[in-house]
Amino acid sequence: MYQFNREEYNKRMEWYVDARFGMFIHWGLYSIPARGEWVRSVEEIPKEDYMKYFYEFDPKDYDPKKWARAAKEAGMKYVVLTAKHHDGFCLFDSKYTEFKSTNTKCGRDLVAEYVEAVRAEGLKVGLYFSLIDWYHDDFPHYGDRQHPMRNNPAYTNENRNWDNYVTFMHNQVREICTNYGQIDVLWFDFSYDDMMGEKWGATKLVNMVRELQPQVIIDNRLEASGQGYGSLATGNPTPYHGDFVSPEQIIPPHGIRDVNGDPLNWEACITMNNNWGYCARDKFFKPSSMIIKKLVECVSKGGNMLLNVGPDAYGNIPPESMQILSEIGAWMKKNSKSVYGCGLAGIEKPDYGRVTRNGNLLYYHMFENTMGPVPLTGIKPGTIKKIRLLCDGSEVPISDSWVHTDYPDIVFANLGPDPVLPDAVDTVL
Ligand code: JFZ
Repeated sequence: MYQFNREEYNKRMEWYVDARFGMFIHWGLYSIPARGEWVRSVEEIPKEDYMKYFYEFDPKDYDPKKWARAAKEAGMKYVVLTAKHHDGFCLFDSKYTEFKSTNTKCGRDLVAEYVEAVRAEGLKVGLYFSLIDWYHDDFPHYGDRQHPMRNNPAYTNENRNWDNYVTFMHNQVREICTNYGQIDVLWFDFSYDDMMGEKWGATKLVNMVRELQPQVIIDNRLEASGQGYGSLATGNPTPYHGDFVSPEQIIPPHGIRDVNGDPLNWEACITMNNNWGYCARDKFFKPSSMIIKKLVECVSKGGNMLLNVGPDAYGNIPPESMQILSEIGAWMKKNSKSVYGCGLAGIEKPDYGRVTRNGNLLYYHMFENTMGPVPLTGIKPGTIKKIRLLCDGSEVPISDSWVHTDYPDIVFANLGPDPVLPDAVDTVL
């Protein structure tokens, strides 16, 4: 029986808190229509019509080694793949459904290959598993609140047996936790209305998962949606409490704390464009410079960032996403020390950027191009030993000359009269 234990919890969270940066991968049949992973619900596509993608599915370029390499090159430390999304299609060889990749033209257990590839790169392995299943006849097919299938006769499946569904869902989770070696992150998605907690048989489910995978880190969506902290924040965790809060498409304004004011672990999942699943016409990609700053913001607030890619029907990560990943990687190569193992700075945010902290080390991220004396707000004169530029280790004088009468309480890093632009995105001291 699983019971919350603070020490065990902190221990299993160690690698994850150090990692700070991971890759989310949304991929499945919906990559063929290429209008996002909710396409079946949003467009109210009947099951029979959706099946055409199942008969067509044959991702000729699927090579998870390429995905894993791209993640690693970007400086990411873990990867989370949609083993099954809401449409119910399994990228793994499940005994409990015929709706799976091994029954398509491609005939492969895609999760097995993925797990091996990610591990081979030394990255932690995560799997996303949808609690919602639009394919299963015992699941009420009413979608979400924005796009309810509730009133659409095409989706009214009668005579449902909820217990059947829960047993089926638990069986699939058991397969995931049994057939693929060590799983480092399990990302359940998601709870809504009364579909929450024990409705999923959550205590039983988590007891099973934690027995099969004692070290696994579980998100909070067995008892929360994309909003809401879950019971870890209340100081009275349920047996199915989340190990981290999973804010979606938002970076929490002040980080996240529990009732006692202690920082909680969280992970902001963020898309590069406006869709999780591949969307052929969505070219609204965020610039890599913005994503880097957002990653730093997450770390400075004590959180992780899970950055999404949506590979296409052939299994290729879109070129725009590859470009963004490589640009982030270039910055990370020089500056990742200010990300890994870092967290809440605990000091005032300077107006030009953010501060991350690793023990006694403070990293001042200058998002603005800087020149002359830069105020290191939040620390007192005489309390620091030295200042170095992170990208090249070069010495930056502590500017005593600016500790003059006007600013007696402020330490300045004297970048000198010439503008210092080693990294125009985010220069780190
Ligand atoms: C969920 C999924 O529906 C979506 O397809 C994607 O996988 C994302 C990462 O997770 O999206 C949600 C879940 C909950 C809410 C909003 C989006 N919510 O409750 O506001």
